[in-house]
Amino acid sequence: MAGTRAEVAIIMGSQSDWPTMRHAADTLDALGISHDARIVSAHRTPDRLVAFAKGARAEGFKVIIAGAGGAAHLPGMAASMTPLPVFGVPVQSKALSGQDSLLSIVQMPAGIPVGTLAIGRSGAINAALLAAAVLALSDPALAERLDAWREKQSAGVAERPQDEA
Ligand code: RP5
Repeated sequence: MAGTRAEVAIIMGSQSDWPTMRHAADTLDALGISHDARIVSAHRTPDRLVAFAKGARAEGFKVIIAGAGGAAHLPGMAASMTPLPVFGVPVQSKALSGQDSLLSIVQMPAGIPVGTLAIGRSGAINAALLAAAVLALSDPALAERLDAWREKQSAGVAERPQDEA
């Protein structure tokens, strides 16, 4: 489901973010949601960030998922240049285990929102699920797929724990 004219943009500050952000892509795939993943660094490719964020709505994106680590300006900067909803994923950093990423993303001053998720894999998956919930508001078929995804998740939880082999 990757490619252009996608509904969801997954942007990240570095190639090193992809092992985390691919969980968002995998989750969108499981729900049949088209997406396009790109490396857009607020620090190293600022012109690319401006071009992407200012043009994201015209490109046809409806939701942006932005992952970054350390001094993670990417989600907030992207949100400042687009009216689209932006969900931020704090990537786990080596120095501070992602607490730097989390605080950088979550503490947006009033006026420009970034919906901030958990650090790492859980955040990437939940960002995709939130994007799905937003898109499902105007897509009944997707709403059914999302319901089915959650029912499958519930059915996969055992009633009682078992000893590990
Ligand atoms: C951030 O710096 C990226 O989002 C990444 O999480 C972090 C480290 O990037 P690399 O030095 O691994 O490229 O901009």
